[in-house]
Amino acid sequence: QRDLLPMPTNRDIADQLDLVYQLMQLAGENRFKAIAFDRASQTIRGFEEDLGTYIEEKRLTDIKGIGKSIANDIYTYVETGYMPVLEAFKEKVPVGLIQWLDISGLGPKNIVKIHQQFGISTLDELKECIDRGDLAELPGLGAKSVEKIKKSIAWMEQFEERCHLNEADEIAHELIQSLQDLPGVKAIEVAGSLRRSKETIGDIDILIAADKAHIDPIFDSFTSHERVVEILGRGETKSSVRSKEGRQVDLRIVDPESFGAALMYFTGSKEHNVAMRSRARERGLSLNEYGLFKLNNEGETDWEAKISSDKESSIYKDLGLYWIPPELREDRGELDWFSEHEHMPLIKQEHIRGVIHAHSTWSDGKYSIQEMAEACIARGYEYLGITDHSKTAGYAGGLSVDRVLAQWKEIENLNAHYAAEGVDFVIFKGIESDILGNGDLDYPADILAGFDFIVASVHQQLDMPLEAMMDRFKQAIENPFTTMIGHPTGRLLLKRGESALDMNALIEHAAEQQTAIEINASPWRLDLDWTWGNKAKQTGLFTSVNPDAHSIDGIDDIQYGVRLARKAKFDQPRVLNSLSAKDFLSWAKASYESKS
Ligand code: DGT
Ligand code: CA
Ligand code: CA
Ligand code: ZN
Repeated sequence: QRDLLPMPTNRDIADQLDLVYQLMQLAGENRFKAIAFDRASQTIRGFEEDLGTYIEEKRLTDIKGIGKSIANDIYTYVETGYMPVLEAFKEKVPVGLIQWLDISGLGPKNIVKIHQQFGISTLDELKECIDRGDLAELPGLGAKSVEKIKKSIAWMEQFEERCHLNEADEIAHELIQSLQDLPGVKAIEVAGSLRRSKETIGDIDILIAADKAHIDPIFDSFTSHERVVEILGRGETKSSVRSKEGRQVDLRIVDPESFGAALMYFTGSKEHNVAMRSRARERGLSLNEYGLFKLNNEGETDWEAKISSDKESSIYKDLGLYWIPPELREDRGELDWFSEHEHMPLIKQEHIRGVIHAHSTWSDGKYSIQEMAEACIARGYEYLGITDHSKTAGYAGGLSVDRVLAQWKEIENLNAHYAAEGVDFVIFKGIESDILGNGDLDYPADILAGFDFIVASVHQQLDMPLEAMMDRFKQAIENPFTTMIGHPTGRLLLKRGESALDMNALIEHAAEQQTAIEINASPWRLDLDWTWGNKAKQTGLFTSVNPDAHSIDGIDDIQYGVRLARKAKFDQPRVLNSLSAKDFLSWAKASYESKS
């Protein structure tokens, strides 16, 4: 079976062993047995070489810290994809309880007791149990320890979540500013998910190229940065800290000669790295964080026969590829594309000419239309599509028909003013119309007809069953007045999940109907999700990178939307707000005409 299963990475194996260790603790397994798994896991996590050859030659026990029995567990795992000892413990203890081990004031014994007593196994259920006052009733706990547990959960939640792209960006930016000019820093880059512009970020990875002699003072400066509240670890080449926001930041310092290889490795994604490594293997080469090497006769890395290592682009080149932009490194066809094409045309911030989807004081925005418009002008944009909420969104100051008419007057006056002053700027009359439960838009046709364009969004009944939700969206997509769908899944990243939708069908239908789907650029949404990029490209779907701005600062969220639009493989012609004001309006009109 081995041939079918990819060789797990060191980290995969370490993770499996760690899981066994945690579950053993909970199951009350013999302490020394459990610790052996912990030791093996840590050994493998910190191990410099790939375990692959050790496994193939069945000599894992050569490594100090890995005993015979665990070695056998690993061989079985590699052969079958399962680790029997792990499966056995999963039967005994729910995996969800592992998270509870991090709660201070709550040991394994009590965790299991609570689980058995109340039949709960998630952190949320535990919180509810505390809030109901049930936990304090459990013999041996008492109000004081419950209070401590509660505090610890709150603390954990603050620190354990992933964070939004803008927060990670800001922290990374500030740290890089403080490190880049230190003596000996030859190159500095962010790596990991942040460099790939993922929609949320776990930890922040930074990579520096410097010679050995400079490592210590650079780490000193890093760990004593005013933003750092805790040093999580410091080794020869890697140091990890906790920022005051609770984010983990990993700084790695590598030899300038292997900077490109390390940057590629630590940028990931893991899936991209796996694909790159097997591409190297196919060519009789070995790719790792130190470089691209030839294989020797035994099929091992020949460390003397280095092919490239200092620049990402040369490594890609030596593997028959053009350089792949980091945001595309997710193993979603990028290797195929860049084996044939030097570039993939992708939208850039400088292509964006107008701001679509912004709120003003007419509904729930913080600034007047004029203030928003002036902020857009100051940023060099050519148009602003104001989209306040529609009448059903009463909670958000949705506009009655009378207020819509009054708002149009104000917009006309402002436009007349810009024209008279010779300012090349125009405000579009838009609306963010609620998609009602039955799929209708929120005003009668004669009012809808008066808008320059319409963003149609779901704000209520987000949890309808899939079929009903699809019917609702299809109806809205087919409506001639709908120029684009707003934040399709309704998700709030790290806070609220997505509506039930068949996104493939939705994208197909929207593309067919010439209705666009926005990429909501708020770091809380980033919705349409980038993972639909291939589908969107195949169908020719149009988008618009919309800040959904409720304030002047909010306008600048467009940058995050652009990053995600690139990740979703949108090129400039498929992004509506990269068009001129005139062409944007023509597109909206053509969309209307094709549907009516
Ligand atoms: P995150 O932090 O959860 O948002 O996601 P990443 O992608 O930043 O993941 P992280 O910080 O654990 O690791 C950074 C990169 O390092 C990751 O994208 C790929 C690479 N990497 C780390 N460990 C391994 C490994 O065991 N195998 C492979 N193939 N790549 C790894
Ligand atoms: Ca990371
Ligand atoms: Ca990391
Ligand atoms: Zn909205």
